[in-house]
Amino acid sequence: MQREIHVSRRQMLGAVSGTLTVGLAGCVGDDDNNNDVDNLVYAGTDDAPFQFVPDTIEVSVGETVNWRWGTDTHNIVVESQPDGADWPGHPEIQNTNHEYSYTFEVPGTYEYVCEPHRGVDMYGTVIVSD
Ligand SMILES: [Cu+2]
Repeated sequence: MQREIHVSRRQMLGAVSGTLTVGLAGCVGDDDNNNDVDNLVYAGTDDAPFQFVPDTIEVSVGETVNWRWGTDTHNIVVESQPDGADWPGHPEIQNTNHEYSYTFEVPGTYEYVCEPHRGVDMYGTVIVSD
């Protein structure tokens, strides 16, 4: 309900001022401008409020993945990870604008899910290569 109010307010702003709408879209990553942060994954966007965007990201060993909550009520629960890895994920549920980063040191495939939105397939994958 809160999200619906938020969206409709932004739609109203868009009707009033296209310039302002572009600025807001940039802030929450509706476009490809990621505010110069590398390896950025959104936990929900305005267009896809219950998805990780992108849902699969590939990085090299030693690189950091940055998650930014674009909508409310998401977490990151690790479903599977390579032997020897101990990624804890981010089980605490957080809301819009929360940020979380993790540096992956063990190569392999990491699969995670947002528990509140498991039922709508809010899954993500990090592929870490040597
Ligand atoms: Cu979620």
